[in-house]
Amino acid sequence: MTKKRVAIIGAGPSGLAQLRAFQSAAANGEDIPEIVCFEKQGNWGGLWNYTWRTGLDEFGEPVHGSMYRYLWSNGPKEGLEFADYTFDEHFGKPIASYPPRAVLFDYIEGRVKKADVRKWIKFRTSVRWVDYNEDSGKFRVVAHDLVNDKEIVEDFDNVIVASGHFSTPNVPEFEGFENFGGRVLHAHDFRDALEFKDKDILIVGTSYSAEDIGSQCWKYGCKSVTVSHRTAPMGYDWPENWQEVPLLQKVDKNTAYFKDGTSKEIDAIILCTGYLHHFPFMADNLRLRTANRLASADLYKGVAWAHNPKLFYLGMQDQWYTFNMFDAQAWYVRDMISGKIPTQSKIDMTTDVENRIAAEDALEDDYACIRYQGDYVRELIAETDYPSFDVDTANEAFFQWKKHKKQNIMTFRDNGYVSPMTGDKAPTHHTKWSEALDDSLESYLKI
Ligand code: FAD
Ligand code: NA7
Repeated sequence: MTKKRVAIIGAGPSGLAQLRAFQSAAANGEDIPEIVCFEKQGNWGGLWNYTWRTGLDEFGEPVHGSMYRYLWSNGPKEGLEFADYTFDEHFGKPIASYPPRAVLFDYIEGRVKKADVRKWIKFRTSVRWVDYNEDSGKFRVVAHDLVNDKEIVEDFDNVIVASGHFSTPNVPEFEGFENFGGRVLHAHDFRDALEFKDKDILIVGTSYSAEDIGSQCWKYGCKSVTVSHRTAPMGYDWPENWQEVPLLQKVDKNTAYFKDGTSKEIDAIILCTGYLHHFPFMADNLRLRTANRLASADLYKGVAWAHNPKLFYLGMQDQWYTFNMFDAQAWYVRDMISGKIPTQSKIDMTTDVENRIAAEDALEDDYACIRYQGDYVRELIAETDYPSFDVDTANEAFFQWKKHKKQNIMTFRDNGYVSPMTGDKAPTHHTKWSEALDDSLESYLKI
């Protein structure tokens, strides 16, 4: 019998989780399908593979990266730790709870180097189109080998979309933008807080990007931060050169006007207005259309396309849990593909989706959302051989994180939490986050 062929789109944390899931089965002596992972960037790591580029890359492809310099994890590392590859194993010593980007990249890379899965990835290869042939029961994947400018067309039994959903910006327009006397950019194109040193910046949005980009700009010396909210202010105890204002109404030259009638002179506008789930390469009947929420539309168990469960999407939920949730999903998808986990009827799959959506809609606050996503991770790992871990301890790290943010938004990263994998509490970092201007791996790891 010919081997099944499986295509994975993207070699970010989700796609790499999938590669590791298959490799771990092979290491256990199981027969695994032929795997082809298409990655349009020149290296793995997804958003954690930092690039200075914005707009289009050297091949004319939209730049995937939304990552910026000096980014430190915005949640505790104890919430994202791999159960099969702990931070202690990778770094050979305990490290603090909020590593900068380069440290997390190193951690992500360490596991997949050890697993030796790079051979399965076609880098610099962008997937352009995926459709499904009912007669052959196969997917056709059309990709572009960017370096050689060649089209690749191949058939696959399964497709796993792991292309991320924090890359294509949601960009609202406000009156007067066309005459604004400074730079208007989306968080996707923000790269370096030093660009805004000594500037008065206006941020639109109140979620993670708004909070973190504002904090970066504050840390690296901007003059003031004004954050405009559509629904509600973030409400943290901000430094004195930081204010929260109602929604932007219009700008006129360098003056921004807000819904409460107040105004402010500003030098730059950063739209931290979120991202779109954007899959232009998927045929209409295969394309996921969902809001950024915990229970994605149309995905049975959060992963299988309920209208054709030979197609999967990884990591499409809004995320409290990240790397270990992608692992839980990847192991589950692997076992659905091998048949270890049986496929359900369409009605059962759509009922599963409806139930998840209803359960999410009933959640009262962020704490309930964290528990909900923790329960989801627990549910998936119970059905595969992914190493079980103490989800309650990971939840607790998130609860503490929220509490510490409320106590002081500029010092929360100075705290440490208990690992759900080892049970050990992380050490305090050698330098306070607000004073640590060097975000390199070397600086972070020095004693
Ligand atoms: P991505 O990391 O986006 O990777 C997707 C990959 O698919 C990319 O390599 C891309 O090049 C590739 N790709 C896309 N389209 C194609 C195509 N057509 N063909 C071929 N390849 C394609 N999470 C945390 O846990 N902690 C944090 O501190 C944190 N900070 C964040 C900060 C920012 C600014 C952003 C945007 C996100 C942050 N996240 C954080 C969340 C982030 O979503 C996850 O950590 C993780 O990167 C998601 O992994 P992914 O593989 O699903 O997607
Ligand atoms: P999010 O979490 O999706 O948040 C988007 C924010 O943008 C949210 O505050 C929205 O306000 C706001 N928004 C969206 N559209 C508008 C318009 N038209 N006007 C004003 N405000 C708007 O995206 P983030 O980028 O913060 O976070 C995504 C990931 O990146 C996350 O995982 C981080 O780790 C990094 P609302 O509350 O809906 O009124």
